[in-house]
Amino acid sequence: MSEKIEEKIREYEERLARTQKNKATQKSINYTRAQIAKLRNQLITIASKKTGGGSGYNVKKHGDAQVAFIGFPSVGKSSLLNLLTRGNTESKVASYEFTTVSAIPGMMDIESANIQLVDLPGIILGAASGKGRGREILGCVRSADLVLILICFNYEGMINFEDLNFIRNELHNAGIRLNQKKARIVIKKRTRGGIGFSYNGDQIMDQDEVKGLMNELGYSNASVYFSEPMITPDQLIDFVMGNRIYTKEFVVINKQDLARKKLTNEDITQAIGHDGWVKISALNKENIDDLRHRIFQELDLIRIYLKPPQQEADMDDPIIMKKGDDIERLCLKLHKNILANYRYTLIWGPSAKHPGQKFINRDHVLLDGDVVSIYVKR
Ligand SMILES: Nc1nc2c(ncn2[C@@H]2O[C@H](COP(=O)(O)OP(=O)(O)OP(=O)(O)O)[C@@H](O)[C@H]2O)c(=O)[nH]1
Ligand SMILES: [Mg+2]
Repeated sequence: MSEKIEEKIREYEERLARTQKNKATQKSINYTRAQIAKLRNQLITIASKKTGGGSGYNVKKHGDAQVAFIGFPSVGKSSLLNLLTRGNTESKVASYEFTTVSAIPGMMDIESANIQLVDLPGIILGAASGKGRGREILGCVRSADLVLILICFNYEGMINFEDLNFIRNELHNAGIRLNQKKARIVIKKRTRGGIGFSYNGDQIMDQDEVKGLMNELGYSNASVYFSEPMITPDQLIDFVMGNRIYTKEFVVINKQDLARKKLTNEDITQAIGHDGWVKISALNKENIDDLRHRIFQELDLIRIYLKPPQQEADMDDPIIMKKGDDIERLCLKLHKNILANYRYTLIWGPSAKHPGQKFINRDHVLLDGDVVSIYVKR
């Protein structure tokens, strides 16, 4: 069953590769893309049935955020986990491939936050369709707050950049979108009237194309509104499919001790496509502290210090929240009864205009380093 679907996907992909892109072929290109997306969804469903729900390795989330390690076998994922965690985790390291056979979680302390790192078995091509425990591995990646992709220098002393693209491709096939935002689209089903299309700003697709694509995706009557400019057909497909995960990627280049060719940072940034990367050697423990801090930064966490009314703030044990979280989120995190009895909040620190600024509204966005006193009715 899966083989047949894969075969079909390959056919469609070859067709896509052969098709010249222009206005006249755009519709057929969109049609092919929609077919591929539907087939891939079938594969994901089949793979998840095989493993009983496809929830991955069932790593219970602990701590303030979760980071999944993904990479080909023997790039040094387990070596790195052992270096970064408190030493209470030992993930087996060996020179042969597929040493790690399940998900191994460990805790990393950084900037007063507890970050759960999850070491995973080496991934292989075809993982998205369930090959080599691919389903379980990708299940873990789906639930993580940050995807840490490990690549390494090979024995010729070169960085295996191709590995990065293979892994990105597998994650993409499994519905995981790295460093992308979900497109701002609003779709309302209707009972008649066909496909209506309205939009904001300049768009790539016209009414006709949107209609064709929506029909292909199973909608005959709906209004579609693009609330941001330049939405691509793939973004529309992703939006309609719905089961996509949007996560940030961070790239770790391990085995720097094997490096031979001198690549500048600009070269590496260009090859990777962004500057979210760091070079390390797990073997020689090079750049490990830098990596720790980068992971904390990439997670977009903030530290909030609580100051009980009329008392000193507790500066040792901050509450860890996400960038963009507001007072309401903090209340919810602290205790479920706070909101019902909420009066106001006083804030000292980056998000306050002056020390001890008073906030009645709970939608005030907190910033890293804020000291906060919440007042409730007694
Ligand atoms: N030269 C060099 N070797 C390293 C480095 N980090 C790890 N290794 C070696 O690479 C091999 C594989 O390391 P692991 O940590 O088991 O790799 P893994 O990615 O967890 O492998 P799987 O679990 O099989 O997917 C071991 O022989 C390590 O000693 C490094 O920085 N430099
Ligand atoms: Mg391993």
